[in-house]
Amino acid sequence: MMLSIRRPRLLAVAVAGVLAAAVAGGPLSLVALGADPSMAPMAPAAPVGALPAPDPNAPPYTLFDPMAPAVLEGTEHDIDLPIVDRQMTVAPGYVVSTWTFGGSVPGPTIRVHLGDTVRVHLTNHGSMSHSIDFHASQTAMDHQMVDFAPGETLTYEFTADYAGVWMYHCGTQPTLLHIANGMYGMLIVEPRSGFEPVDTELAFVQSEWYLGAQGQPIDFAKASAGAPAPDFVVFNGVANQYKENPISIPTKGRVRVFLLDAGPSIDSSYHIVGTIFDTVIKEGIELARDNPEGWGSQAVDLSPAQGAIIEFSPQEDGMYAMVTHAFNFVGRGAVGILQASSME
Ligand SMILES: [Cu+2]
Repeated sequence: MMLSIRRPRLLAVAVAGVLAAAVAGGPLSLVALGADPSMAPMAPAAPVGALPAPDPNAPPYTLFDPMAPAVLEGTEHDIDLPIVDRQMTVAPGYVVSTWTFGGSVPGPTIRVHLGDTVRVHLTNHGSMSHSIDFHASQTAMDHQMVDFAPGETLTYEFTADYAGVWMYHCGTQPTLLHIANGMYGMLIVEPRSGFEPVDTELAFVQSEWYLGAQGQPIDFAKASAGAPAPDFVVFNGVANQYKENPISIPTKGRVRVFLLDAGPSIDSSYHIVGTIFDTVIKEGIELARDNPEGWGSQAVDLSPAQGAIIEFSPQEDGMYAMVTHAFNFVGRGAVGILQASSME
């Protein structure tokens, strides 16, 4: 289960080495680095992108179920969604003090029909004020997306007016911090005609971790960088969890993926090696299966807070890697294995 995380540390050593050479008047001068030579010598800064040392005593991570939940029965739903602080292993050896909806990162996936009434009952068991913003709702931000303190409750009610894969997240200031520390999840609204049955339905939320010290909340300064450099980019909260625990899919069967990019800041270019997507509904725009011109799709691009529904059929037995095709992030945890086998 151990994950080798070498690259960011090597990078950090290289950056620190350049700084040390510059300060010592080595072959790389401050001028060459673009610094103002009138400035005082630079103190060796904390290396950019440095990971804390892995903790050998960190508990193993909890595998997040990749199967999409069934749609809720009926047309009115009362859903309890407690806000809970939780120590979470986000990669072997790395623990974050997360703030969660429902005790997991991402929060639970909720699935309803178009037109349903959704009432979400939140209780803040956390240590600070939080709030919630359902992108599937249409409501003024100062009406329901309001902060509520530890011990308080809030009921957020809306009608699911539009179909799609929607984000929910905490909107308490600074929102970047609350999202980056784990406060997001997926809400699926089925279209008017429902979804056709398929063999396997999966749900993935892509997101980033910007690690602080072990066992602490994320590093807000790191997450706030103009060119953010996450330590991990993950599917369903944990780096490489589906690489280490492959997901079975049926050869020549139909697979549907509900996909959300929760960010907070990095795009997804979702691709499954060795497959072609014949159906993609991204933010309400549809590529339809068996379209007369024969169009297909290789990767689905999602900016933060965008969602998609993707379908494909693996054509032969074997291994299919899902990645974000921004390959600098594949080595940081954004990879999983779908294992196709013929089901007789
Ligand atoms: Cu929050």
